[in-house]
Amino acid sequence: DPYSTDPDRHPVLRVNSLKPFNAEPPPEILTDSYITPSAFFFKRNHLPVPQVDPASYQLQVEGLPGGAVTFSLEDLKTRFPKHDVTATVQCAGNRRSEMDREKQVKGLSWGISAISNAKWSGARLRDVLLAAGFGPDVAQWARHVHFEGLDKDVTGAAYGASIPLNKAVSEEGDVLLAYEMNGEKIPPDHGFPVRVVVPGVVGARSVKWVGKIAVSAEESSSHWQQYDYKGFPPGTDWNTVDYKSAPAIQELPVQSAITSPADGALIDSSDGFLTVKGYAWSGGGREVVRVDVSLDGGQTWQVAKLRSSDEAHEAPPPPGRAWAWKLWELTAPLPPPAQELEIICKAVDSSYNVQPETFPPIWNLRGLLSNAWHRVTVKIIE
Ligand code: MTE
Ligand code: MO
Repeated sequence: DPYSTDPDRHPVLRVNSLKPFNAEPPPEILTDSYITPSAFFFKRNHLPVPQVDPASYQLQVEGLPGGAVTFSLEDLKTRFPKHDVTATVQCAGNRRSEMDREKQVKGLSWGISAISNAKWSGARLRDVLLAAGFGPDVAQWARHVHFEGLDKDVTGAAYGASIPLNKAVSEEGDVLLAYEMNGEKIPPDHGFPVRVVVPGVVGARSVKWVGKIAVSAEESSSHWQQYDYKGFPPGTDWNTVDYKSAPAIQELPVQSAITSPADGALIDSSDGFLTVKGYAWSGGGREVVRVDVSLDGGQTWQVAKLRSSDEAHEAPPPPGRAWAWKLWELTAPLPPPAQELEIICKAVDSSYNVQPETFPPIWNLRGLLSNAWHRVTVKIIE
């Protein structure tokens, strides 16, 4: 069993698949803290967790003039400044189960917690590429940076992905080769000893257990770059889908969800108030500027209080580099006597992008980019 050496996991996680391991925290736990403790951080593995010896670990960098260069873990820690980035990672399949309820889709049945926020520390990918020979001459022809994991399928093929060159080398991209998560060495499930963190971009490109990096004129030919993680129109089905016709997902659209109360919860109305909590995030470094909440199925809206990053003792991010989510909260009087309430949330990002109201216009056969208004229905008891 190639999974026999997988690590132990926290029992509170909701498991979507055991082998490979895929699990998410209960929503209430997810928004208990701005920084998600690593044990509760959602886990999305396509393959067995590789056993990597940190002492013999080597990162190979290819495709630059002068040939391949390798870096040990020690090199990454000592030859480059250590950089901290608080960044939210979201799986492209987050909230797939809601889209599936509209009409069946293919993929793991994620709830609303395939998203988490951590403080990542490591070397900047930009610095490592510069040390390996990247320069203006390379920028003339190169367009993409590939990452390969040390996790392999039965045929020996590694997990892989790529990102646009500009995101990788820009001073504002904040792409990390992280060796710490929340101030500790990265746990095995999250990429020990080194993972890529591509802030603002779909989780699939933040390659864990990274063993190889290559600068290229082409996108990665990996299955996960070419034949998965793409968006399609609602009319495309498995007979008509043409993976070459759609671009790979990189930056994600604006997202938000209600983590408390849970759908179907019984609410005690005795104090006359209701508190609603959730998260909101957008891709591409676009900051969430507002979250609207309705307690009456969308007839009226109130603005939630955004719990800002200074709760985590962090300065606000520079414009265009808002990589971390916002937690939000609204306490409001319960609407006039009702036995049932439909609570809705929707976020607005700094480009004034908004979430779509419903799922049918964004439905796609893989259930990706599932970001319609989030709705929960609760029952009121006296
Ligand atoms: N990297 C490797 N090597 N293997 C993987 O299976 N899964 C990707 C990405 N990086 C994956 C990987 C996907 S789809 C997501 S959403 C994120 O890792 C999840 O990161 P996490 O498990 O730390 O939450
Ligand atoms: Mo993912």
